[in-house]
Amino acid sequence: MAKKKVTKRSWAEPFKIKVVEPIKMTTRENREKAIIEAGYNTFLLKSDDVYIDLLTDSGTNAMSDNQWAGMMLGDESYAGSKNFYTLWDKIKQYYGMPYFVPTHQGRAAEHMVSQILIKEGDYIPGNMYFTTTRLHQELAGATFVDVIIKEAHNPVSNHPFKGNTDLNKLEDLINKVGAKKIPYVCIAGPVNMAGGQPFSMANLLEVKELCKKHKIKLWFDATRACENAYFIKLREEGYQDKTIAQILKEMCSHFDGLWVSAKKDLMVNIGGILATRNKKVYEEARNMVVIYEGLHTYGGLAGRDMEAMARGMDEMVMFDNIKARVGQVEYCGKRLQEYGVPFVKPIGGHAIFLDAKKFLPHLKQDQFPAQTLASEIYADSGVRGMERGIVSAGRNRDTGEHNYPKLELVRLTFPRRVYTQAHIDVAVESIATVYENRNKIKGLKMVYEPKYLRFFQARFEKL
Ligand code: PLI
Repeated sequence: MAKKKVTKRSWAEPFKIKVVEPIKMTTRENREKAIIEAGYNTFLLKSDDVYIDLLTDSGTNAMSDNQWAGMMLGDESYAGSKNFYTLWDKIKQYYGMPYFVPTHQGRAAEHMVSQILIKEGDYIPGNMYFTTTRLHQELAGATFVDVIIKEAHNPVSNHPFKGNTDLNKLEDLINKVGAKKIPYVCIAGPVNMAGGQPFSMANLLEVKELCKKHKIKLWFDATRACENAYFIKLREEGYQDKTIAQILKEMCSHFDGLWVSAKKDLMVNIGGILATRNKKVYEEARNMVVIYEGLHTYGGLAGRDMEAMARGMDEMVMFDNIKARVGQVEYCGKRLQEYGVPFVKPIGGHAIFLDAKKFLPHLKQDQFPAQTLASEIYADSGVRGMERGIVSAGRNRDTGEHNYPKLELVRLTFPRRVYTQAHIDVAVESIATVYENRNKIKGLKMVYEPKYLRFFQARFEKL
């Protein structure tokens, strides 16, 4: 009998499983009922009704034994917890910022940065919007302006750095409104809404030079910065021999300040960071945090949460951890490709973004193709993704009309260290089944719309 020859050596996750959490199997009948009760919004499902949860990678991470051990060392003193000082040291070490305020999660830091830096009538240019970030900027009185390169809005462009800023767009805005009206430029990486796409160091340097020329500050949404560093290491000339920690520090050195939702890179379930090299901004944030979050040495977190964050930072810069994580996303993408399912290219860092416009071309955008697709996938298998299209984009502040984003996507996001390759196979086969039956799928109408961040709570009915 002919024996198979070894032609490759596969990689595997750099960890093994010590604790498991059972998940419930559901029936199609249960799921159809559940999604109607949830108003066809996957955010409104009970997690008990979900089989494989790819809603988000935010706070859904599996912590390591070292992080759990650190939880037992939580110092729950109201003031001056020792875990705060451990965390502060790690922030200096990895992000290179001297000043830091803890927050309960990323958007609390976004709120403070926006309130401190923005005046009514200002403009904030950014490399595509993120939902909570833009809302806090708008609530502080600014108008957000998207200055990302055009390739980012094109789901089939294979540009390796779709998170890059278009220098001409940025300069045009500066010339149009004046540098005094732009308190800071906001750069995120990888860009969540563009499909988890990174920016390059070369582009960041150009943005920094332009900002310096016009005396405009540069702030960083460093929520998934280690994934951005990973793509720089793989794709950008001159970075192959640098560690993730070195690239992260170099990236951060170009910014005046940053915020982080620790619920992503840091592999914890809760937490946020506001860090800066500007003492005045720090002092304002340190004062503001006591109004909204808690004392400046805990910022809405327990001491044990800060310890888990500090220990998570040592793990977030480990190349093999990121390789395994991004490798899972790539595996999912390659398998979906076998069935011809359309999704955003190149495959991003934290998620696969299905292209709902191509998947359901018979639905108009105001029939909510991505919302529809997310609910159909859930009904088929209990796999939960989320809408990242017209619902997430909200309404135009002046006209009240829907914003019609070019990208109408369903995000399948991978919690860190949680699911196995077999879970991904199940998810892929379900999506491929929905794709085979796509012509029969009907759209949705919105029947309830909350004022802010409508994608979280809006309700829909079948057309
Ligand atoms: O969810 P928060 O408040 O800890 O963080 C807000 C936030 C800020 N920036 C970026 C790039 C995010 O991705 C982000 C939160 N993202 C969520 C919840 C997500 O599902 O992607």
